This record gives sequence, C-alpha cells and structure tokens, in this order.
Amino acid sequence: MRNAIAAKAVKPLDKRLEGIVDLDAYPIDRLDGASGKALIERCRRQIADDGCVVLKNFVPRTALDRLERETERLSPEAHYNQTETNPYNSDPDDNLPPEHPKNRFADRTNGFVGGDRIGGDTIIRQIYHDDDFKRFIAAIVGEDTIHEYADPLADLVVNVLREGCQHPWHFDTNDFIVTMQTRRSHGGGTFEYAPNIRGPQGENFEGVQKILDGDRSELKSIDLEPGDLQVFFGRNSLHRVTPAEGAKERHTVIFAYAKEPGFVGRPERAKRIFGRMAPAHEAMLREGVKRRDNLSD
Ligand SMILES: O=C(O)CCC(=O)C(=O)O
Ligand SMILES: [Fe+2]
Repeated sequence: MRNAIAAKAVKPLDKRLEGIVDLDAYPIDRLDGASGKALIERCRRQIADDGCVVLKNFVPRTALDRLERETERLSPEAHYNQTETNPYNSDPDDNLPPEHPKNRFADRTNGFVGGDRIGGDTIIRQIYHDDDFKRFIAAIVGEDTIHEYADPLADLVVNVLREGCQHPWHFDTNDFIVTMQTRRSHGGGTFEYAPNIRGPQGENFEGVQKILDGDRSELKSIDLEPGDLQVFFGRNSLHRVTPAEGAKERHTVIFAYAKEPGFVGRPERAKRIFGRMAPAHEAMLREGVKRRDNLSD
C-alpha cells in the first residue's frame, strides 16, 4: 500500500506535465511528432503576423481552481511599486511639445511577488522549469535554447493588479515576454496592443500619439482568461493593460527566460520591484558587479 501511494505521487519524467497542461491541444511533450511540429508552425506564424500568440486553456479547466489558488495565496505578499512612466520608459524631453508621446506620462502602480515565494510543487513553477516547455518556447520565439534566470526573485513572478492598477501604454525593452493569466478582475484588465506600430522604418510618433489620444483603429484587444498562455513581442507593438476594476484582483504570472544562462537583474531593480533583494543581489553589491538588466518593467 505504501509503495502504491509513493509510486502514484512521483510521476515518471515523461508525464510531468500531465494534468497541468492540456497536452492533447498543445502536444509540447511531442514536439518532434507531426502534431508538435504543426503547433510550433501555427505559433510561429501568428508571432510573425503580429507579434502575439495566445494559447487558450493551456492549463486545462480541471486544474484552473488549483492554478487560481496558487496566486491568490501569494498575492497578499505583493510589493507595490508606483511610478509615472511614458511609453518609452524614458525621461521627458523639454525640447518637444507636451502632447508628444515622450512627454506623455501615466500612472503605473503594480504589485509583484518574487519567485522565491513560489513553491516547487505549484503548477506555475513546474511549468517554468519543464524542459519540454522551455524547448517549446525557444522554438516559437526562434531561439536554439532559452535559459531560466539565475535570479531567485525575477525568474518567476506574480504580477498583481488590484483595483485601479494598470500597465499604461508602453513598448517593452526586452524581446519577448511569456505570461499566464491565473485570475481575472471583474472588469478592466484588458490587454490591448497596436501590432508593429514602430519598427526599422522609424518611431512613428504621430501614430503613437493618435493612440494616446484615444484612436482605436490600429488596436487589437485580447480578453485573457485564467489558464491562457501568452507569448508577446512588445518591442515594436505599443501595448497596455487597462485599469483593473472591482474588488477582484487581476493576477498574471511572468515566466522569465534569457538567451544566456546565469542572468541576475540589478540589485536596485530588485529593491524597486520586489521591495527587497535576494542573497544573489547582495553578493553583487558586495562584489561591485554591474550587469545589464534586460527586463522590461
Ligand atoms: O500583464 C500583461 O498582460 C502584460 C504586462 C506588460 O505589458 C508588461 O509587463 O510589460
Ligand atoms: Fe509590456
């Protein structure tokens, strides 16, 4: 009897994602097979098209209660960080008129829970570390391999938007972001984006300004739901999350990967985002190590 229970508790390596990822719809454990290749192809096409792919119910309905509870339990530990930011996360430019996008600042108040609070038995951490998942993400973003962060706070993050919190219009500073919604707010919290509104052809400040002024003709809008996985290239696509409305918070998990192994974010950033540092950041401060922070914030 004891053995039977133990055998049940430890899943064989090739069954790790069973029950927590819909492997029928998303055969990421069989990427070399015909269905796996077709999935990669479909995602790559969507990303090439407008820089965004959403895999609805990546976590199956049967696991959604558990998924939602994971971030619900963690959200009271969120550190809130308030800033005013323009779409470029840059300083204002006094040489430009006040209506110019570089001078358009909006409130960005956001809560973050650092990865060291997220247990190894959670669905979200099991997905984050999974080799098949990493291989899948690498394939669709066009990398040979991607690497987990060596940063114990920024590797896996819960982003909490309580009532009134938003991600105002911005471009990301990193290439791509992998996120999963785990809890939906009663209202608001909608992801909107203007695909490739800027690019090698230029900044298109006029186009950006129009959107800031309320023009919606270039916009796409996504109603994310718990269990949906999103991969988004935000460098050239202006995007935002509208303010969360109502008492129910919006929760999103950020799965952070880098092109190179060993990435640790700057200690100042850890303090700003999470309100604290991990030993790795304290060691960096002691040793005077400076590293590039390629996270978008
Ligand atoms: O939470 C989201 O859906 C996207 C947030 C975002 O744009 C960002 O973190 O840069
Ligand atoms: Fe973003």
